[in-house]
Formats: sequence, C-alpha cells, structure tokens
Amino acid sequence: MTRDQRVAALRTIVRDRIVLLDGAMGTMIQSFGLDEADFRGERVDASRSALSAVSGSEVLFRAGDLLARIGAAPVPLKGDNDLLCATRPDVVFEIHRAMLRSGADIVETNTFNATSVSQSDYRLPQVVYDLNVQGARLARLAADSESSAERPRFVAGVLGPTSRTLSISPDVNDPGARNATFEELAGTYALAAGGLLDGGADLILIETIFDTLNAKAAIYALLSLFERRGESAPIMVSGTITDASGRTLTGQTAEAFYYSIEHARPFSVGLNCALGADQLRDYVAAIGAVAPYPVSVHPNAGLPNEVGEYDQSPDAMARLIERYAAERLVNIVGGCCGTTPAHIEAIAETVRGVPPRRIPTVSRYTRLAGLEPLVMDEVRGFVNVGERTNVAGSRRFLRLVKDGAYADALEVAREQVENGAQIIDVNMDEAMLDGVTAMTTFLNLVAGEPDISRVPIMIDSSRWQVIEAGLRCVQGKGVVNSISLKEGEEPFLRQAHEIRKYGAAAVVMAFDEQGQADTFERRIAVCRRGYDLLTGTVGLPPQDIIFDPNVFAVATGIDEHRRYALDYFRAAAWIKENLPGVHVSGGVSNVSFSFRGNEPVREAMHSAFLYHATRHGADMGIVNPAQLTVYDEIDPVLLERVEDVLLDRRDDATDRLIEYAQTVTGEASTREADLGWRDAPVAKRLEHALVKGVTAFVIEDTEEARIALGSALAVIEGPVMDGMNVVGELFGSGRMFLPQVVKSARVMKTAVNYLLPFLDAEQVGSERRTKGRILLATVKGDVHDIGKNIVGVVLQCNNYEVIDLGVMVPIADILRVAAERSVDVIGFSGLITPSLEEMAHNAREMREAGLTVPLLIGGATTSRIHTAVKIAP
Ligand code: THG
Repeated sequence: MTRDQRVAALRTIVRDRIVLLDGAMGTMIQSFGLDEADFRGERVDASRSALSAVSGSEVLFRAGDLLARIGAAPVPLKGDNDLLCATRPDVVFEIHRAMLRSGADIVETNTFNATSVSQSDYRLPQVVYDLNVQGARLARLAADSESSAERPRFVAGVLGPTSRTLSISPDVNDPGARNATFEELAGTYALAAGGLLDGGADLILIETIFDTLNAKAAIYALLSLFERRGESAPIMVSGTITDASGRTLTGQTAEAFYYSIEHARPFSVGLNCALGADQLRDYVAAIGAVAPYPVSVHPNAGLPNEVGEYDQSPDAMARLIERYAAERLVNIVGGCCGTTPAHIEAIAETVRGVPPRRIPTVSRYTRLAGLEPLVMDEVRGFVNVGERTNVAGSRRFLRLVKDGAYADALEVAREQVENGAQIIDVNMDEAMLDGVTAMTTFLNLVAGEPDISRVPIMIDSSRWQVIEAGLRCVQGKGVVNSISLKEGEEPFLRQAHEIRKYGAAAVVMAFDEQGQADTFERRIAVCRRGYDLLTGTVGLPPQDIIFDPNVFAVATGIDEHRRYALDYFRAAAWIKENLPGVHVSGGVSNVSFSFRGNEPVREAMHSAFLYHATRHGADMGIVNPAQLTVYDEIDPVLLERVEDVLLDRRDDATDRLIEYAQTVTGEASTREADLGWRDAPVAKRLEHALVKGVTAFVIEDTEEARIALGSALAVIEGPVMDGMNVVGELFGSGRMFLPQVVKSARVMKTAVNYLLPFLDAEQVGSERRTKGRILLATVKGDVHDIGKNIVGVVLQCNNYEVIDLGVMVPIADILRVAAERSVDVIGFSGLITPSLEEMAHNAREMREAGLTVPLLIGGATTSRIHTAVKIAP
C-alpha cells in the first residue's frame, strides 16, 4: 500500500471505531536495562542480526555515517533514547511490535527528541534527518509485519516539543529574552519531518505541546514541507495540560490551544502526558466540543508515585478510558508515560465495540485566541480592538518605545485590555524605529503578561517583514493587519498563503493597484476581488477574513470627502450581505482627524460613527476603548451636527460642526482604572500587587510597609512572604497559572530590590546582599530543564543568587563548582524516573565528599517520600 492508500484506510477506520495508539516508549526502554555501550552503538552488529532474525527482513541501514557520529559524541549518551533507533534497532522494533500485538493501530516513532535543539544537549545536533529516517523505518517495519488486509497498521512520526519554550523567558532580568527562535524550531522540525516521511511514516504527530508557539513552528514547517514536496500527510496535534489550572505551561486554556492550531486542519487533536486520564477528562471534552476533527487522548498511567513510577494498573487505566468512550468523548486513545503493552491491551479490550465520538459540525465563527478564546458569534456582538499600542497613533506609546521604556509601553497595552479591548492592535511603523526589532521585543514582553496576552494580538504594519516577525511571536491565533491588493495579486496571494501557514486571521484593506478605494463602488469591487482570491486561490476560510472598507476623515472641507462615512456604512452592509462569513472592521478614530485636539467632538464622532457602522453590519473596530461615549448620552445638538456630517445630510454640515466645535472645550472622558484596592491596608495592597502581578505601586507600598514595620527585613519576612504564600496556594489549587506566578515573582523582585540598600544599612550583612547562593543542575542522563529554569527565575526574583549548570551535569562538576563558589544550597532537577536514582547516587557522592550544604530536590517524578527515604539518608 502507498501512504495515500493507508491514510485513506485510516480515515475510514476512524469513522467506524475508536482507534488505538501505542503506549510509552521510555518506560519500555528502561525495562531493557541498557547501558552506555548500547546507546553509543557498540552493540549494533549483534542488534542488527537480532533484528533481521525477528523481523525476517534486513533493514536497510544507511546508518554508517550516523553511527560514526554517535560513536564520536564527547558526552555520555545514556538516556538519549532516540539514538537507539540506530544503535539498538532490535530493542525499538521489539517495543513497537509488542505494542502492535497488544492492539495498537498506530505506532509512534521513537523520535521524540530527534530535533537539533534536543540533540545538542548530547552534542549531536547533526543527526536529525538520519535519526528520523531510521526511527520511521523501524516503526514501518514493525507495522508492516503486523499488518493484514483486514487490519492495516499505521506509523505516526513523532515531533516532540523540544526543551525550549518560544513563549517564556529563561532570563530573570529580561522577560523578553528567548533561548530559541521560531525559525530555528521550524528549521529543525522540517528536517525531522522530512526524515520521518522518507522513512515511511503515514502521519506526523506533534505531541506533548506545552507551548503552542513551538507547535505553531512545527505546523508552519510541515505545511511548508508539504508544499515543497508536493505531497502531504495528516497531522495529529496533541497538547499537554501541566497543572491544576487546566492550562498549558504557557497559560492557554484547552479551547484557546485548539483555536491556535486549528489551521493545521489536523487529522486529530487532543491531549497527552502530564496528567492521568481522570484529570484530563474535562479538557479533552472542552476540545471535543469545538473541534470538527477526531479527538485523541493518550494520558499517563496516572500521576507518578513516590518513587517516580507510574503505577496505575492496566485495568485501572482502562476503566478510566472506558468512561471517555462511554461518554463518546474520543476517537483515538492510547498511553503516555508509564503505559505498557498491557495497558494498551486492557484499553483495547474496553473500547472494543464502543462507538467513537461523533464528529460535530461546528458553526463557522471566527475563533481567535490569546491565552483565552475569542469567538465572534452572535452573542459576542461588536469586537473592540484597542488602538493605543500604536507608535503612529499615540505620541505616548511612540515616546516610550523610542526610549526603550518597554515596561511603561506594556502599561499602555494593559490599560487597553482593562478598559475593554478584546484584541490589541500593535503597530511599530515609524521611520526612526527598527520595526522588526520593536515588534519582536514588544510581543515577547506581552507574552509574559498574562492579563494582556489573554486577548488575541492584531499585528499592524504596512511592512510584511514586520508582520512576519510578529507572527513568529504569538502563540495564540491573532490577526494580521493588513494585506491588500495595492501591489497586485502576486504579493497579496503570497502573504495570504503565509498567514494561513502561521495560523492567523487577516484584515484586508480595500486598496488595489489604483490605490485606496474611496467610492462605494470601488470599495465593494476591491473587496469582492479580494474575497474571491482568498477563498478560492488561497483557500483561506471566510471567517478568517476581515474586510476594512476604509474609514477616512470627514468634515475636511473637501467636497469629495463628503460621502466617505456614508460609503463606508453602505460598503459594510454590502460586504455582510454579499461576502458570506467575513467580518467588517475599520479604524474608527480616523474619521475625526480633522478635529484633532478637540476630544469631545472626536468622541462624539466616534460614537456616532460606531452606532451607524454596527447597524450596517460592521462587527469589529479599532478604537480607544477608554474613550467610548455612549451614543444616547451625546449632547443632542452635537449629535445632530455630527450625524449631518457622517450621513452627508446638509451642504453646510461641516461648517456647522466646526462652529459647534469652537464652543466646546474640556477634557475627554477617560475611564479611570479600578483602584479600589488602593484603599486597603498596606499589607493587603502588597498582597494584591503580588497576586495580580502589579508593579505600579509596589515601591511606594514597600516603603510604607518598611516605615510601619520598622525594618526592611520585616517587610520581606512579613507582607511580602505572606503575599507570595497566597500566590503559592492559588497556584497549587489551580486558581493561578504559571505565567501569572512568574509575574508575581517579578513583582517580588522589584520590592526586594528596593529594600536591599536598607537591608545593608540594617546590617543584615553587606556581604549578604542575597539570601543565598543556590547551585541548580539537571542531573546526568536527563536533559529536561524547563521546570528548573522557571524555578531559577523565581528564586532569582526572590533574591537568591542562582548558578545554573545546565543539563546532564555529572556530580563531579557539581561538587567542583559547589566548592569553588561556596554555594549555600545545591538543587538537583530531573524529569525522568532514572533521574531519581541519579539523585540518590549524587547524594551519596556529596556525603562522601563531606558536603553538608542542604540539598534541594525537584522535578516531575520526584516526591517527598522518595526524597525522604532514598535521598535524605
Ligand atoms: N484600518 C486598519 N488599521 C489601522 C487603521 C485603519 N491601524 C491604524 C489606524 N487606522 C487605527 N488606529 C488609530 C490609532 C490612533 C488614532 C487613530 C487611529 C488617533 N490618534 C491620535 C491622533 O492622531 O490625533 C493621537 C493621540 C495621541 O497621541 O495620544 O487618532 O483604518 N485596518
């Protein structure tokens, strides 16, 4: 069978019954007790003979070069499981076959870490393509050997999340910093996926997604790869909910996650890892409620027990999955960490004969996302886009960005959201600015502000490069503002096509080769042409198109401008009537440019314009949400004159509005931020600032507390710690999510930094400017460091000095640095189960070296009991 035939068969099967994925690779590999020689390829000859004996076929290895490179790696390789595809193919094949014999329809390749990013931890960044080919070949061989005409088996080529997060800063002092770029990840994903397809994978599975932006890089890479090759493969997308908040690590809800990857038009979408089946149910259901695609779930075998093992029995897990099936929540099930062939067999047993989830038809609403979803349905009504984060539209924002005062520039964004912006428009188009850098910097900072990044981002630029830079920074589903036909069809189509691959909606301006469309006829003609090209040639769904039929200034004194607003209204109505599925937006504040400086008149014009625009079908507008007056509250005299202008009702309309304008003075209405919390006692204010991540008043409050309590130390040990304890409780119970906690920690850092000079003066010790020096390291054999990096940031915010030795750190290095730098605490981190043994080993080495500094243990599989029983002694 060809891939296309197999894929067609799979599409039929998934309609008829619940399809089985396999279980965990890592757990199975551990059970073989392999050592360094196995990973390095020193037993490859025997392994290949064994493989040809069991598989009955000689796998064609073009692996000579690959093996040479692996053998030459200058670091220990034990734990780099993907290498076994080349160095112990018999082991990988046997695991695949055991999974297939237990009932798996789809086997996953052993390539979770076969990306340059993950392999550089083992100094093997150059093995990516070959390793993926090898991984796919083994899975193919196993799948084919277990296939029959009635029961074909399939290979999912796995792309893992890598150990980097495109949406989170690894640097305590720079929330905008990143340790990887979108381009870098997309590059290695393209290479890996090419290898998977060449090795015989049927589908590509992007899994364990904790940062949706990483997955978007993978999707972008895949869609581009398919294009280059003229062939495509179905994409399975599987995210991860990491804690009780029910969000991804980077803070998205399950629904927002789905909208952010929907442009992959996935073969399936679902969740895996991190939690057990019982904890995942609601989030799987949330995705299933909105996704018109098969839904998958492959949970862990429960949560790890005290010794880091997943001990949910096959029966227990199967009973949980049975509930999913009974509720008709799933189409594809399998297992992640800790699941064995026995688990797959038990699951296969329970779902046999149970009908799969019925794939819903979903209404074609525009579905955008920041950390949270924004669905433009009838209930939602008009969508406000905040206009102030625009260097061309706000002198204040321009000045802040030019001065590099990004912290204050962020406040502009926050005010927009607090005042009701449901999307924020970000524009960095200014001659004296490097737009790409400014856009990237600002959007990366926004990503660290959960109360801003909860809304979708509109990336506003007239330069494609700047738009693209923006698209590479947003994990949600945002909006490009804008594309147009002004330079003809070729760039228009090319840009629209790219937007589709990045997964964004697009504002389309009514411009063409002749310029701005300013009459009703030209406006609708250009929009019609754009619609046909986008929905036809590019295949953009209409709900991802937002037309902007041009809001121009009126009351300019020029006769040709008299019908501008009226023609906008008429065009809006025509578009909604004739171009089904799209939205209509506009830059509302443009309409009043001739009254610059007269805010009361401008506000009235905006409000009246919006009133008529929405009645004609406009459903989105770029506005200053802090300055929207209510239509019914406009002074009737002013309203009449404004509407005379907007609706072109009188020849002297402009003159009469100008005449009126001269009589009004006074300030515009600005909505005050809710500062009620400022009335609380100082300790409560500090708590509020910490929990909400508000830095604005923290210094003055800290000072007030210092005076009241009489010492800086008392502030830290009192209200600041109390506030952080509240944060800890809220996080533990799922009422805060990680990006919020990181923000709280940064507020804490601001308070502590302010107190430092006082601490010195109080003789808390001038050499003790920090609370202590902590060495952190991910132990040997383990490359996972995202959690450790976050802990490092939080500790630094709490005024510890952190020495981070990175990943796969041998104990000798830890002991050496601990001595050289006389550290106060040593912290071991690790995610995988074997790291627990390594930690115990390291603790023994510490004791033998006579070290008495406290040891801090952290990581997914670690526990109090294991630490107490196995490490503490
Ligand atoms: N369509 C689309 N995008 C757009 C526009 C549009 N983006 C930019 C702009 N037009 C919409 N945004 C603004 C932002 C601010 C103002 C107008 C439109 C504005 N600013 C004050 C002024 O210039 O007088 C500045 C006030 C200040 O400096 O604080 O009016 O039409 N798709």
